[in-house]
Amino acid sequence: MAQPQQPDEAQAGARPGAAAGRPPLGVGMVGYAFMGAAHSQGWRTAGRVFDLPRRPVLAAVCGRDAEAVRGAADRLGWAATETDWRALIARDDVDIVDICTPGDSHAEIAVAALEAGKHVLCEKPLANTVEEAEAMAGAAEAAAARGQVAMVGFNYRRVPATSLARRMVAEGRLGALRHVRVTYLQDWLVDPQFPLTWRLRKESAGSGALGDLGAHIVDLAQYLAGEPVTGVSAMTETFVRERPLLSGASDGLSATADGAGKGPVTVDDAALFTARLASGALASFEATRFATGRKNSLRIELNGEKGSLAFDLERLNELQYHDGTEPGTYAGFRRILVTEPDHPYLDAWWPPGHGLGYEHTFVHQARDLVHAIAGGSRPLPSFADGLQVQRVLAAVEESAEKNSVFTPVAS
Ligand code: SOE
Repeated sequence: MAQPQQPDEAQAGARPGAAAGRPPLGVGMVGYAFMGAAHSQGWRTAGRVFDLPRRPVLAAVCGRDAEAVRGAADRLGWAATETDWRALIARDDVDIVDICTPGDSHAEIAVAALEAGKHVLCEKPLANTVEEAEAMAGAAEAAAARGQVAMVGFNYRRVPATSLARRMVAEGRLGALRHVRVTYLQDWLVDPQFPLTWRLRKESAGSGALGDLGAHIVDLAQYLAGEPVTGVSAMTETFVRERPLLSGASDGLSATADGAGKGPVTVDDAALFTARLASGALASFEATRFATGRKNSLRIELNGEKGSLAFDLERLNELQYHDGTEPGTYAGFRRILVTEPDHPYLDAWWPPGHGLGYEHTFVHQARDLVHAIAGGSRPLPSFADGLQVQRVLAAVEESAEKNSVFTPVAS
């Protein structure tokens, strides 16, 4: 079977900077499901939109099933395939290892890739445990001394509107923060017949809504606020405690012969927690997969002494801003349409008013990583940032196990 051409080679007329003249930066990706597809879109597109100092090349994608990963390579635009991530890491045409697997393999792959001299991008949450995250952060620190970079894929930092919000908070437009409230609501588990996939088992996912959705909102809140969570009071719940086993072992589960039977859900379905930030500001967090009707609803609001900001992922090209210093007569939340060329990332895209979407956050993620590698800087969020989020998640679980007692976040 002919290997798929690289989009840059296959498509004439690519934008400046994508041309073959730029030295290549080979990417090797492990995993090719939802996040693998989203990352592939980022790698394919970044060099064709942004004027990058090096050209991302989709060198190889890795998956255990040889036939399935060949199909993924063809569909997603990868030049070669591997069925063992160790072989992927050993390839001379791979400079960046991009980890898009379930959390139980993040630490092993990331540490091995860093020790093999590669740069690493790892999906969120960084790991399934604090101990694994500590090992990853330590390996990243050691690798940084060798000029290698490591980044964790909290992609919602790379929505232009959230990047603008970060800029506005850092400029002091809100003044001292008093509140951050953030919710991340999905509803894909409401049906009790949804099968027991890897995301519903602690040994593969580490936790449920907490690690999957809660990790995003803890990182985003800390990023926008510019300060860490220092302690939490939490509740978690598992509403549906057993689910049908997948027929067949596609998920690695030992299904019964006829695919019948049920297995235990060993992670949370929802996590709610209040928190204190380093400045004394108060925060509230809600992460659930049981918010019937909410598909991928992430909303965050920051209230400061001088103003407020509010963002809604379902309206991701917009940022709501209330300037509390305006006279009350004319004050109110106003909508900033974040599509101007001086807004983050937008100078490379379309004219004002032509919005972006979810997938563009992965293009921005690829862009920023390539610039960091070419420029010798350390990309954010770092593995240390990912470790800090992991410590917040651990404090949430500890607090929930202790009837919501306030639990400090380890440092
Ligand atoms: C959960 O369904 C999920 O796919 C997360 O894992 C992603 O990180 C989020 O971006 C979309 O929802």
